[in-house]
Amino acid sequence: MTTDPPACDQEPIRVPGHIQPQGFLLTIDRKSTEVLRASANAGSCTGVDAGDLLGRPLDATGLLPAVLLTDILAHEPQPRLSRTHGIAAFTTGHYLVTSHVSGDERVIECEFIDPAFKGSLDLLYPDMRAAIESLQQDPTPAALFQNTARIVRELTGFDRALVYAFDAQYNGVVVGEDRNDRLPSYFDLRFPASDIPAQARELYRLNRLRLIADAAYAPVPILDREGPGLPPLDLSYAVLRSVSPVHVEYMRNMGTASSFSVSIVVEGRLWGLISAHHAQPRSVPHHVRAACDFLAQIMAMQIEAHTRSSHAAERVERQAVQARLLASMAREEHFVQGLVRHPEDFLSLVDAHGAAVVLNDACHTVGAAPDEAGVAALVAWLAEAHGDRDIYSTDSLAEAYPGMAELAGGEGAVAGLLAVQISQVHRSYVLWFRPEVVRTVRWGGDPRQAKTVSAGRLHPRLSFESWQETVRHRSAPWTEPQLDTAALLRNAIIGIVMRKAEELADLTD
Ligand code: BLA
Repeated sequence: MTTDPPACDQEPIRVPGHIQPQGFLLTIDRKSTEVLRASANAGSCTGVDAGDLLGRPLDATGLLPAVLLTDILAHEPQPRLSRTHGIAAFTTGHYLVTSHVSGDERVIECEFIDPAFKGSLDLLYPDMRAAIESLQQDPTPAALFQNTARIVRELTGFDRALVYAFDAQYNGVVVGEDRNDRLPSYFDLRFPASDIPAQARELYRLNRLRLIADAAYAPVPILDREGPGLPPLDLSYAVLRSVSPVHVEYMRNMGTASSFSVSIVVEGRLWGLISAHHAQPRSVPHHVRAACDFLAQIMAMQIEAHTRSSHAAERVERQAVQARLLASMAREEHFVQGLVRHPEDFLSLVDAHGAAVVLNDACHTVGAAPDEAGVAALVAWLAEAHGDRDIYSTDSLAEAYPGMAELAGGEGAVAGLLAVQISQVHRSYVLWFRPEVVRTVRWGGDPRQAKTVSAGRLHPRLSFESWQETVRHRSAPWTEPQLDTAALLRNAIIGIVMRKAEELADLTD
């Protein structure tokens, strides 16, 4: 009997039990300050063996200089935010000491400072100011993405920096790139959602920075003090957290020896990542990581601003059509006439090619729409499958609607559907249709081979060669302002219907 290998999104990346070797880690009990855990390399980094640290109060170990010790013990860091305490010198060099809270423990991380990377955030300040000003001046999102990639590559000295944006299904597209000739271009390539599985995306939404300085690293185990078993150590906020072995293999297959990525979080959602690669192992010092995090946040704000202003412009564009349509509906004897007798406005309201109004079993269509039987079948399916929703939309009816093949009007003619339910009781709907837009997308490697299983283990794909796919049976996507416009029309119709009903009641009184 064979057992299925665990899925990508099941890998417990927050509790790997190991760290990366560019530093060492201790944890102390938040109350007693007893050293509960130490990474196995503590001894080789400091000259004090992990075994001599475990089980002793931190101040009795003599490991850290008094100033750092005092700072650590005097300040309880906030959850999710690590605190920088200062620099400690050990036999192997200087280390930056930071700490954060994880459960009942305080995690103290000592990260090796590469003497080649001297600097500080205040020395970077003039460059940061110039960078932020230039990001704020980028006229289009494309220019913003390109500029961000350029700045991050300049700050980190990596061979390639990418801006990677997720779509609604969490596939990603490279929308900005800056590079030298050592690594190939991935610009405009798409990558499947499984490349960055759900638990990784959730972690990256919470913790915006991660560094894999050398993909060929040997993970260092974390040792527990003797005595009753400790719970697994959550390293979600640790800079030294050891990363998924599948991902390290992915990096090797991609030809990237080091990787640094920063999350772009827009309105609480992981919008994308800035992902930088180097063909050789390479580190990114703490102050440069912090600078990149600032930039990613500025970029997120700029994305929000661009989206808001383009939505506002789209709404303004639609306002005149909407006003005319509302006036027509109010003027005509019946609101349905207000729509179907003004097909141009009715369709352009949401950029559709066809539409139908279904009211008490009567069906009126305009433009490129299925025939009456087709509309009736669609409405029956909508009421059954999505009857609880006022508004339903899809850009691929072929994917969503099982009866698609029988729908007269042809698959291409009605690839997208936007439906507004006016009354549940009477199965009344306004429907808009959009035709198919055939697109070509280029993937970074064949997405059907995104993962393979061998010897009971998951492996990422071997090749990232561009792979072309023709996307069929999809319309242009419905935008948020278009969905809002449809909702407004729904309210207007309900208002008109109610007013007419009241007038009728007054007459019969
Ligand atoms: C993590 N995958 C990641 C990360 C990136 C990517 C950026 C974050 C870590 C880092 O900064 O390197 C993927 N990198 C990309 C993509 C591009 C890029 C798409 O530059 C495009 C240009 N990965 C797989 C498969 C699995 C998988 C099959 O291909 C399933 C087991 C898993 N990827 C995976 C996991 C992580 C990850 C588990 C989390 C790593 C961690 O933080 O521990």
